Amino acid sequence: MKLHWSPRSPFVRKVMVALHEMGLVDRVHTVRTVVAVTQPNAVLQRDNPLSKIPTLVLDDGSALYDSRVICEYLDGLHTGLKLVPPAGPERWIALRRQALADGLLDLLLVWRHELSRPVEQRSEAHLSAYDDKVGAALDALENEADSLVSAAFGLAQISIGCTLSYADFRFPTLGWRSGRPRLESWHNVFAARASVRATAIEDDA
Ligand SMILES: N[C@@H](CCC(=O)N[C@@H](CS)C(=O)NCC(=O)O)C(=O)O
Repeated sequence: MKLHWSPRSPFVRKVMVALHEMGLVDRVHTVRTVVAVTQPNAVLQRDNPLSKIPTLVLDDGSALYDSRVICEYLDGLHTGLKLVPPAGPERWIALRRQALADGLLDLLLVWRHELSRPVEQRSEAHLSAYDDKVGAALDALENEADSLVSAAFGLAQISIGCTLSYADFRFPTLGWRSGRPRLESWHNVFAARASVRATAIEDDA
């Protein structure tokens, strides 16, 4: 299988961490794919019209996206512990947590885009809303931190951990740890996992 990949993309990292956790990393070859919100990548669009990564191309040439769909597909390819609970309340809790983490990551990405605009073109209304929603999402994660430890490790934790690590990478002054000691301590344990250490995000630009 071929994965449209970048060492800078936190959503790609989510898939890479999942591949390591599932022992499937050798089943995928990565292809460096450059994306930008303002510059659709015509080659990538043959596989994903949205021009987003991660996009996984299967051996029959068909493509899967986005990271959620790819991770669930990969979870069906191995016989070990599943990263997404197959049924029951724990499945919906895990999928909601993934949605919270991915939504927070989406916010960080659009926040960064807004901040990359010339100062006079930035929208204060957008910046202030992003600040508010990011803080609220981080507070929600702090409230869930204890149950992240007690629940089986899986896609929810991978999504949350990759999002927090991206906040460290692109928003070092955000100070997400401040007032969130349980989330900080959970993230310290997450960051020490072999799968996470093997997939460090890098700025290769
Ligand atoms: N919901 C998607 C989000 C993927 C995403 O936003 N990827 C970014 C890179 S981290 C991207 O491809 N951006 C290019 C664009 O938005 O045009 C997922 O879970 O895979």
